[in-house]
Amino acid sequence: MLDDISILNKKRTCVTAALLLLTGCEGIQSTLSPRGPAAAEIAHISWIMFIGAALILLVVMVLALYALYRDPDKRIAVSASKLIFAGGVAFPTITLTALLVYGVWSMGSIRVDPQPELTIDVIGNQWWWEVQYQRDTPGAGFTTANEIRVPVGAKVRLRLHSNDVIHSFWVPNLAGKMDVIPGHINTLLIQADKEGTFRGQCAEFCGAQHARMAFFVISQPREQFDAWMAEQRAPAAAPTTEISRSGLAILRNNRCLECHAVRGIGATAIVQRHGPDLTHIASRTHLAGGTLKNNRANLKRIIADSQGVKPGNYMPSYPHLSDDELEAVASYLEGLR
Ligand code: HEC
Ligand SMILES: [Cu+2]
Repeated sequence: MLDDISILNKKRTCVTAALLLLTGCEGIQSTLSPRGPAAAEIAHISWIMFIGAALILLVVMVLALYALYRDPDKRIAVSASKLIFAGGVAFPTITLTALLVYGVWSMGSIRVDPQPELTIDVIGNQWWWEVQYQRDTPGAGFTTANEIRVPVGAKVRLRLHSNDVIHSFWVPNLAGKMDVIPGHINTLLIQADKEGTFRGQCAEFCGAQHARMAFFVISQPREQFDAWMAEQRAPAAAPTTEISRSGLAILRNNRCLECHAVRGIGATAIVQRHGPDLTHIASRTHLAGGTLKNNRANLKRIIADSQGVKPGNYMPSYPHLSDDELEAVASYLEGLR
């Protein structure tokens, strides 16, 4: 038998569970907490469909209960053919047509391409995202990875490319999914109404590490964004300490720079399955497609044990590097702000 306390505890658990479910809708990767016009439109359609479907289910349930429990002598008689015509033909035709018209109309408002303020090229790679700013303006452009910064309120056009297989770009707080297809450029418009960090994720199975192919969209006030752009445009900082200088030498001697570009030291990635641009790696919040926080321990970990962190990815592990060598590499990379 339940005593008062345990009933109270049960109630508490239920309330907590309900709150947890509700907070599940808020968050940095949620369609149900839209932070931009396209996402708001999508959330709107979802709610209309959900509420509409719930109402229809309710009506069907009431009718079913009526048929089951109402005294047969007192039931309202409706001819079968009329019921089938009304409920099976007329009603679905009207509601589905209305939904189609509304869907096509709101798709228009998502797709239109009003002169974007900024165009960013995003390239899907197994299993990380390359992000290129101003790639059509020689000298002004720069490349980063797994992090897309945008000014608050700006209409940003993303040009989506793939370097290998089909991926799908999805940042639910800001927009719908868009396929990322080899040999074809899809565009997607995003606009963040407020400052914030939103998590995105590849949404099309693209191989072993598909689940670790995340990214972040960071929207920030215009001045902060401009300052960030200026920092990113600058070449890599030269190593200033003995240890970071030896770190750079280790990078040079281990073929790291065949895959990783570091602008300003003459390192441009030369292999097709190249890795993220490291010019300003220290300015990024995460490593390896949102898998690890960017800090010294994780830098060392991903270099020594890349295949342990993300099995099957295209960077080899470097188990032969000693802890001192890893420290040196990490301290060089940490200087690349
Ligand atoms: C054969 C190409 C290749 C070589 C050689 C290589 N890497 Fe990588 N590296 C990659 C790829 C690809 C990734 C991205 C892995 C992923 O997230 O799927 C990566 C990721 C990284 C990252 C995380 C970067 C980020 O923004 O997520 C660091 C740091 C790194 N490599 C450092 C090194 C160092 C140091 C060396 C040499 C000791 C090295 N790499 C050698 C291909 C390479
Ligand atoms: Cu993918």
